[in-house]
Amino acid sequence: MSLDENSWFTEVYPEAGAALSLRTEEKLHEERSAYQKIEVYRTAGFGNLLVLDGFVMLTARDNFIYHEMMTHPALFCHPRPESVLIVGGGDCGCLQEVLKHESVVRVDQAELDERVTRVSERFFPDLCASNDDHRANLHFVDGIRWVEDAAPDSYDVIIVDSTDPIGQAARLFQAPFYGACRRALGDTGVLIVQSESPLLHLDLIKSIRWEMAAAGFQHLKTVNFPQCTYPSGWWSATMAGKSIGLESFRETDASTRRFATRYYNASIHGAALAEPEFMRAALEVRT
Ligand code: AG3
Repeated sequence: MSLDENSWFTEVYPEAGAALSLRTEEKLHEERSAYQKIEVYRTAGFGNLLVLDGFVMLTARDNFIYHEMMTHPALFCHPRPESVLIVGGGDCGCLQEVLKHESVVRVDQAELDERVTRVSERFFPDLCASNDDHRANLHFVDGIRWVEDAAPDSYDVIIVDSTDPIGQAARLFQAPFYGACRRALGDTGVLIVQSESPLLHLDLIKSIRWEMAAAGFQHLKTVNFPQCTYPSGWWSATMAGKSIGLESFRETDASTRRFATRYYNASIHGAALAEPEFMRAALEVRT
């Protein structure tokens, strides 16, 4: 079967000599915002698909894995997360997961492109169902500037739900930004950033860790999870702890949580921190 007819959306992964195709039934939306091209398709097998500048951001079918793993591991590492910042995350999938934690009293989200949120409200209403929660504060601003301007010790957890490290987003993967995050976090603060594919982007994960260490973070851990619509189908998030180790977490709280998840649980949390041999060898540096 040919994949190049109009009904297939394809993202090519040049660095891997590979590609992912999803059969589409209809293009639901297309616009050029001030920052990027935003497209939404209805697919045959994965529900609605959000694409930014040609890159798959999420599908209705599998985004729960990414959003749960970008949030709950960091929130259950922190002793009592009350104040959370999300940088990026315009589709509001992370926001919804964070708001499930009863200890959370305030979530700020600093997303550059308001159009991503408005388009998500329309085509991914499930992800945006908690946007009216009184604890949620949506700011359409530059996330780096937001963190730089934040008062010291103002957040317990910072989540960086960014695109790939190209263009504007590249600075989100560098030490000056991580240093600003460190300053904005409390003593037991945890930073978690989406860190691409262990199989395809191991050098990037190494560099993220190096930049985090250079910014003064003592404790680093990479969280592994499947994400079949991202390059290689295997994805990661990297956590950095200011003073607390990240091997242990509030396991009992995770097991007895009163909210529903579809992927995350306490066993998954522990398992996601295990390092395959090639990662262990590559990431064995200073912490
Ligand atoms: N943020 C990470 C997207 C990276 C995908 N890369 C790609 N398709 N080449 C996703 C945002 C979801 N809230």
